[in-house]
Amino acid sequence: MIKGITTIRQTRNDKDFEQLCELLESLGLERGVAWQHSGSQGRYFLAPLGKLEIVQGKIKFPADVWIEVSDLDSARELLQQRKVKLVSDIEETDWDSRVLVAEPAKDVRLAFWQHNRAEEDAIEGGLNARDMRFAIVVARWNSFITERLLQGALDALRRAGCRGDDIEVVRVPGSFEIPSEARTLAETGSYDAIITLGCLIRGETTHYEHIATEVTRGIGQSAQETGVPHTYGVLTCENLEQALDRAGLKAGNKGFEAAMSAIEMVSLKRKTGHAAASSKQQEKKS
Ligand code: DLZ
Repeated sequence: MIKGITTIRQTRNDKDFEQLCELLESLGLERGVAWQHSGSQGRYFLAPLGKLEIVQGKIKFPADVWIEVSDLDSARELLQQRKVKLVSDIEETDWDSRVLVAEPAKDVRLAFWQHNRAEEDAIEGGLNARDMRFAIVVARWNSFITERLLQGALDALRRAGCRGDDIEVVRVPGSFEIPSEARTLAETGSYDAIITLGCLIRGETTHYEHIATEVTRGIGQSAQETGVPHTYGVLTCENLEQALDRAGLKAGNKGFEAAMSAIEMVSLKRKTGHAAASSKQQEKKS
């Protein structure tokens, strides 16, 4: 019977509203539908996991929205970059976790927390893009869509702390040219990751299947052979409506997602690369 549960927090003014929305998005929450009527506005954010928790007893909770993160230190850094007020800094809890409480808007308190035990000992990339360099290869074909993807990607990188000077945007005629340029850029060794953006529309593209297959294969091959992470923001759509939905209307912005994936992959590569290097050193020593 239950279809969904929504937690509502009301900000005092438009500025707080925008700032809070930007913060939540920069932390990786997916933007859902926005609404506006009768002098008010709202915006949904979709979390990867939702829980409704009922508690009983004397324990006091400093906030009634709890956001579980995969890397509390990176979340703290992001909050500080955005000059968000910390009500309490990172503290150990007695339930094997660490927590901090922030007040990103007046009267809106959010607790950010992370389990001490990494679940299943998984290694994951963080979402802080400071000191990372990216190249974005964007196709001009269907620029009405690809420019929106580009804006989404730039937005994601800047929100995650990437400096403008560390982003190179390179335009190619169409999606077919993306792989070769992506490879050229990857081989320079100047970029931590390559973000690819394009839009193929079945109804308007002769040999659609061939082009789509070739573009996908070429980008994957460039990633594997150069060892530089490439992310895939090439839309393959049935029609223009579908493309518009994926370029910021109903189904998020795939350019934003491709950029977030790129940040995560660079961070992950730095972690797993170090892990591999130190285990090789251990092997040599023994
Ligand atoms: C030729 C072509 C066609 C028909 N359709 C698209 C498309 O939907 N999306 C896209 O990115 N590019 C398209 N192109 C251009 C090719 O990708 C390529 O740029 C040209 O064939 C020149 O090699």
